[in-house]
Amino acid sequence: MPARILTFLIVVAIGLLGAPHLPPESVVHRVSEARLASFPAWLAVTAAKAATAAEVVKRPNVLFIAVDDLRPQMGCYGQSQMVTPHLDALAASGTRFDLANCMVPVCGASRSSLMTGLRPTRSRFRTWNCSTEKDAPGIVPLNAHFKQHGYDTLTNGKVFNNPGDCQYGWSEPDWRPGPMRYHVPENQRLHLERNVDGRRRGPATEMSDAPIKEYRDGEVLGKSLEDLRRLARKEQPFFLAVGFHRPHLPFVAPRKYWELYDRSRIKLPGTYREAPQGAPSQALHTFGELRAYADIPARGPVSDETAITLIHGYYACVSFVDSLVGALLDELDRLELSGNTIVVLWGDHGWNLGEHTLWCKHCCFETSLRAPLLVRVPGMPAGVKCRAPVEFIDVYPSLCELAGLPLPEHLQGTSFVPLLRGADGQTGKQAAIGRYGNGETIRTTQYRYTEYLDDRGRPMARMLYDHQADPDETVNVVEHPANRELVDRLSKRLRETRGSPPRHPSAR
Ligand SMILES: [Ca+2]
Repeated sequence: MPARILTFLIVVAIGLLGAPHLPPESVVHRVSEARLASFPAWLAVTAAKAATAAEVVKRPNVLFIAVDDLRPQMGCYGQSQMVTPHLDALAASGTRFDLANCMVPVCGASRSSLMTGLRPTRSRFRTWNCSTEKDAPGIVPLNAHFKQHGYDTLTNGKVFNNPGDCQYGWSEPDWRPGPMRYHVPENQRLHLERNVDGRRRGPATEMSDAPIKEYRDGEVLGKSLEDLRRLARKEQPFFLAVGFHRPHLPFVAPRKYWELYDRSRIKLPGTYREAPQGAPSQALHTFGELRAYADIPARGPVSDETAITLIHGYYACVSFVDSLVGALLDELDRLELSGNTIVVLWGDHGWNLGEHTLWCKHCCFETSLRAPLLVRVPGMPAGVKCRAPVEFIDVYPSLCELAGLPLPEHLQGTSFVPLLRGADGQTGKQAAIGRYGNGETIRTTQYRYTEYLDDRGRPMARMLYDHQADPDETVNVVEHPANRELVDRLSKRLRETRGSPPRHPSAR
């Protein structure tokens, strides 16, 4: 059927069904060819919303905060050296998920999976800049689902990795701050000199006295505060997505956040010198992402001095973002919106700060896959600490449940709303699955088991860590005879979950 006729049918159908806040004209312009090809599924979701205007107005707002490359390096996660009072307060006022797992430890793929509620596969959501729309054609992402159900949906900064991704799901164009930048003249010069190929950068860290508003995340905060004030005056509920860029490299932060930490007290991690005993070579990498920076050697390990500076810079960036989150939440209070706004904060994946000889993400260790997830829901218990495994694909169905929206058919996650009520251990899922490259990994409350597969899907190498006995993953015990049955069981569960047939025809 020609696309023009399909478009006409969609417009007629939407007209008949009613589509508040989503005029047919904008649908025509924004629906991609891929979405046209699978329009019946998309239409089914549109048809599912039947709320009256009054019901829509009563729905809670959502403040959705993504923090790039933030691992659970906060006071509330037991890191007592960290100065993160606002994140700690957010955790204390809601639920802290201790075993939240990203689906893929790399920016774009992790975000595409979370925003669609679809698992990554060997061919979908693989890279830092993957296209959500190309990888999951016809799937209604989280932002579009909320928009279709009467929400004003806005995004500032890095939420989807690519600014153009799923634009039709936002009420206003995807807003981004200016490009990545340094603030110290010498670093600016170095960056300009080196970055002729678009890949090499200035130094990996920077401490400066530039005002906050000159930082990209300062811009993101400023725009988000303006939006909150504007949205507060409307009756329509909002879904405001705010994506902060730090603590992603380079670790560029104002001096005052560096000065929160005494360099002489920063320690290298206990697993800094060696990879886990018995870990396969596939588990390791040479942190190419970090090597793009001017002060990092082209090969081999970084010096201990540089390692301490990197850790210091990461801490400074985390505290910087903590203060920005605090400013957002203060404004929410000041505008008297907190009583009707769900707050979700997540880091898109973990980060190796020298553990296992590694820097950056891109691997199947706990340090790379485990990420922070804090959720505050008005009227729900405060100070909940959830130890059950959750997956980032659970965020989409959970927000639907909390906002009273129908669940799209394609979702592969499970709502964690019972866990927000403190039902830890009774209703949570038993395991989280993740992947990176040809590695597939499963995390139960006690174990992390990973298989590296060849092109035909056969395991080439495996690793097993017992988090009860070895929380830092220092010894691969997969070959231990006593673990044979356990390994078979975990391998079977991994295969079953990754191979589960999707409910939606496009969700392969
Ligand atoms: Ca990231």
